[in-house]
Amino acid sequence: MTDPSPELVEAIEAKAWTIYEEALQPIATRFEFEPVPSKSETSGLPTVLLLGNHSAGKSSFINFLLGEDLQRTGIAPIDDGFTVITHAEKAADKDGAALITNPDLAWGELQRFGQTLVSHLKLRQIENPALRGLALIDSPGMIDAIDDSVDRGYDFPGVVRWFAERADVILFLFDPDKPGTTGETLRILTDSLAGLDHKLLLIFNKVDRFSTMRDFARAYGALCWNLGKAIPLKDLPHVYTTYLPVDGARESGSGDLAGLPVKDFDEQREEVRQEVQRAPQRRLDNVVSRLYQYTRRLRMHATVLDHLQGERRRHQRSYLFLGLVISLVSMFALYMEWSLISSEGWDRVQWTAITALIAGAVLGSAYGFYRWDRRVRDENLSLDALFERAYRRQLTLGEAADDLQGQWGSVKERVKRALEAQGTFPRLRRSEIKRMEKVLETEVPELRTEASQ
Ligand SMILES: Nc1nc2c(ncn2[C@@H]2O[C@H](COP(=O)(O)OP(=O)(O)O)[C@@H](O)[C@H]2O)c(=O)[nH]1
Ligand SMILES: [Mg+2]
Repeated sequence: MTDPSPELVEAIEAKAWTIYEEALQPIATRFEFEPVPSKSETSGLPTVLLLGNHSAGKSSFINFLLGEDLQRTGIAPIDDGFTVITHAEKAADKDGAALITNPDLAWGELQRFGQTLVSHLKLRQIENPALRGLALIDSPGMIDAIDDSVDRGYDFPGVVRWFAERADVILFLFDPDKPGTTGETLRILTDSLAGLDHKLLLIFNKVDRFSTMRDFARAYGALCWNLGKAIPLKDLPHVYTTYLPVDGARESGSGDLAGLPVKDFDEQREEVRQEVQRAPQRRLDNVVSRLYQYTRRLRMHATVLDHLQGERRRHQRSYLFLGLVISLVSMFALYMEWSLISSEGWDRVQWTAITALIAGAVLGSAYGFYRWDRRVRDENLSLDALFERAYRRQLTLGEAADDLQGQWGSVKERVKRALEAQGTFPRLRRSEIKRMEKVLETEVPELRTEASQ
């Protein structure tokens, strides 16, 4: 497969850009959804991002890909920043300030994450043929603190999302020590990488550390179990199981992996290497996939908010009706009271009690509505219920349910934030629904066809 021509890439990007600008941005603005990707995002070198726990083997994997010992590796946490590695005729190490002004990378936007992040960025330019037309990004290991109290001084999940959106391939490494996904890893997988699974490669590294099939199976099972919780996909995600031929790792052929299929692990490592080399071709797919994902998430976001607004209006209407009925009844009661009192009939106290009861009912229901309204704003739980109400019909159909749930996982935070920021929303217009459908059903498939030519 040859790399796509720059003209083709440019043409597809321009079309995607027009759709974002003209069709989607207005809807995104009305519903407080995340802004459409900026123009600079898709330019720059094809990029491979490495993520994973501390000492899962990210730096070692980079060294393996490059065929040289470039990145420092070790069990102790060494790197607490992001290192971008690119090709250059003359080797040089540069700091974050140089990286964000580098014209080949178009990463000036990183500045918005603050000075602490910039001081944790590094650019390493090396002369290595494996790197031509490619950028590799080494990242700080994730910290599996139970209490989420890790403070890096910058918005780590946000930065990961920033890099992940621009990356063409993401390698996410796990190792036998932490096949679980807790704390930061879980949050990164569910939030920062939401909607990006088309470019995510999951790698279970260091399988040479297992001495029995049973241990391997148990750890692999635990990993998949945890992944299933973190990434709500319909099918089990594909996991590459492999190891790196680092010093101390058992080399293939030595035959002491106690019955584990070493050759197979070696092959899977090669497959990952090939995926990395395909990054330039993936760029085109990613432009189109990203447009598709963005539109789907936007549609869900707007649909859920629209549904909420509809519910509110219905509630308001029924409260209005109830209020009206109650007022009429009270008016009638007051009239009766007045006429009865004047004719010295009924006990005055009895009528006053009824009036008080009615007033209490009016106040009580107004308060109930207020509480309901607040709860919807405050609680995650009712957001899930809201989603289920908005998508009741689709969810009961079964087929797409898992997919919808997964998508909801990636939209929910956004809905919550939009509600906090704005409270009430306009209704979704028919024309807007039609426009998004057109993107998903006509324009994206057309772009895909064009991209594969
Ligand atoms: N046995 C074994 N050790 C590995 C493997 N991959 C990496 N290591 C070792 O694990 C340690 C941590 O690796 P490193 O690349 O620094 O992890 P990072 O924190 O994710 O960058 C180093 O001592 C590596 O030599 C592997 O597949 N098998
Ligand atoms: Mg490292």
